[in-house]
This record gives sequence, structure tokens and C-alpha cells, in this order.
Amino acid sequence: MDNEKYCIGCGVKLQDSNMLYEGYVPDLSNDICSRCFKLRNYGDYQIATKSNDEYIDILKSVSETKDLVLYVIDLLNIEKDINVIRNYIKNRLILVLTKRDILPKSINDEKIKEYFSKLGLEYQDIITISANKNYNMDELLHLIKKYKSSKNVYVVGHTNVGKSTLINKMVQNYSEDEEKFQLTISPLPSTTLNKINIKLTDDITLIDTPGLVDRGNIANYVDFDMIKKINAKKEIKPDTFQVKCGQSLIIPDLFRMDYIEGEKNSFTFFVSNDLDITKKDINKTDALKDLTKRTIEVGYHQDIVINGLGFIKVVEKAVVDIYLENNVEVFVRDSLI
Ligand SMILES: Nc1nc2c(ncn2[C@@H]2O[C@H](COP(=O)(O)OP(=O)(O)OP(=O)(O)O)[C@@H](O)[C@H]2O)c(=O)[nH]1
Ligand SMILES: [Mg+2]
Repeated sequence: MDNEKYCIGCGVKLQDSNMLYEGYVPDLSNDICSRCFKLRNYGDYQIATKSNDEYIDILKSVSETKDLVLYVIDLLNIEKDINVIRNYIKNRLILVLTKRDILPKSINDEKIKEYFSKLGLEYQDIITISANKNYNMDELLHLIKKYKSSKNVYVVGHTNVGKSTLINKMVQNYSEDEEKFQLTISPLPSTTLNKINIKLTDDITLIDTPGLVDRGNIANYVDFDMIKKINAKKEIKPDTFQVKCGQSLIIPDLFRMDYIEGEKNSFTFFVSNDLDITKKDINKTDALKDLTKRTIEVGYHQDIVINGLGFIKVVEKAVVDIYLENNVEVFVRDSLI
């Protein structure tokens, strides 16, 4: 029999007929699906699949409203084209740059905001936050109150940027309900599977959405242990290398960069502290040369971004050969910091 009950952790429609299918519950009196239950209680992660067409339909439905939108961006993984999501939604929008705790404190927030002001993206306001560290959450609530046009406030963005974590923190901070329900969160992509309305106060309902899946993100091509390693959990300690032509920087199992043209240079890695980086002579190792090679030209004070892994700040002009899994996106941008 069809039912209209949805998982309160991830939004999936609940069903008791097929264990192998999303939304399964042994008993329809449960409020939470088996996948969320296992993830929350046993740390047992099951990858769900979500098609981007469904997500784009959700964005289009948001655009039909006049409601305020929070567009959440992960500061360590800023997408190459952040206008993709914006182009589907015409609403008033606050750009929420999250996971601020991961980038070093020494970086100036104004510098980060200045970077975004040059991307041609239209927004009413911009704020850096950390849901984990409860940084700037009061200011975010203030902006929501300032710009909202109805009770509903949509939270959109790519998958895994921290949308549900942001909502959980808002609920924890500002909800007056006795039972403060928490959405399911995880380091895997596609944790949230459908729209979920969360009443924050009498005047504000936050609406969580699944994220747009980024096929170029390295998280799609490594195992779960590596995903946990790649996901920076605390403030990154940038690793700077003085490198000459003919030298190579390697992150075991993931990434190799050969410096093939340019003056003596400085490469600073902003990646998870759990990843080791080693410097070798190019001709002394063949490590990772079986991966796909891409030759990249970098200008003065630019970043090489490896989607999902982080970025490398380069000081002088350089040409490098990068070896990486074929589908992982690499691009160059003007330095974020
Ligand atoms: N360091 C840090 N990690 C965060 C922060 N917010 C979220 N995360 C982590 O980012 C990962 C993804 O968080 P989610 O809240 O599940 O992300 P989401 O955008 O809801 O993801 P989907 O539902 O899959 O689209 C989790 O491992 C979180 O712990 C933050 O402010 N700081
Ligand atoms: Mg989510």
C-alpha cells in the first residue's frame, strides 16, 4: 500500500517492501529509514544514488517561490563554476561560505569575500561560517531575518558541503522545541535524499535539500577510508615546499605533480592534515604514473584546485604535469588567499 511517510533524517519516502531499495524500514511506524538508522547508530555507511535531474527539478521548484535561499559553499571545495546552481534559481540569495574552521585562522575573511565578489555571482549578502565551531551563526540568523520574504528559507548547494550540518546547528542554537531533532549528516555524498522542512521558530522554516552531485569530485573515486582521510576535520596546517624544475610532489595513492617548467618556486598545499606529501626527484620514481596525466599552466599567484582534495597555492609561473584519476577535475584560479 502506498504511504506518504518520509524519513525525518534524509527525507526519503519510507517503504517496507524491498530491503534493497532506498527508504526501507522493517516497520512503517518507524520515523527513520534503515540507512539513516545504521549510519547514526553504528557508523555503517551505505552510498545512496541521487540523480542530478531530480535535484535540478527541486531547484526549479525553489525558483517558482519568492523565498529566500541560502547557497552553501564549502570553502575548501569551491566549485569551478558556482553559477551553475545560481542559474536555476532567481530568488534572493545569501552566499554562505562554510567550514571556515578548516582554513587557517590567519586568512582574512574579507579577502575570501573579495574573491567571491569577482565571480559574477549575484547575491544579497555573503557570510563565512563554521557550523562545527558555531562561528558567525548569530550573524547568519540576523541575515536570514533581514532578507527573508516568507517563513520558508531554502538551503541549497552541492552535495557534502554541509547543508544539513548548518541546519542542525541552527536548530540546536535557536529552536525552542524541547526535542531538537537532528538531520542525518555524513562525509559521504548524497546523504540527504529529498526536501525536508524543519521548523526553526514560528517565523522561520528551514528547508534542507539534497545536493547537486559533482562528478569531478575525487570522493566519487576512492574508498570510504580514503574519503575519511581526505575530509579535513580541523584547521589545515598548510604545507609549503620549495621546488625546482625536475622535482615531484606526491600524495601516496592519490596525486602526483611533476614540476617541468619554471623558476625556483613555492607550492603550498591546503589539504587534510591526514595526507602526507613527499618531495622526490622526477626521474627517481615512477609512482602514480599509470594515472591520467594532465599538463597544467599556472600564472603568478594562482591556485591549482583538485576537486574534493583541496588546493595548491603557487607563487611563480609554472608548468606542471599532474597525475590523477581520470575523472577528477583539476583547474586553475586566481589565488583565494
Ligand atoms: N570542519 C567542518 N566540517 C563540516 C562543517 N559542516 C559540515 N561539515 C562536514 O561535512 C560533511 C558533510 O556534511 P553534511 O551536513 O552531511 O553535508 P550536506 O551538504 O548536507 O550533504 P548531502 O546531504 O550529501 O548533500 C560531514 O562530514 C560534516 O561533518 C563545518 O562547519 N566544519
Ligand atoms: Mg544533507
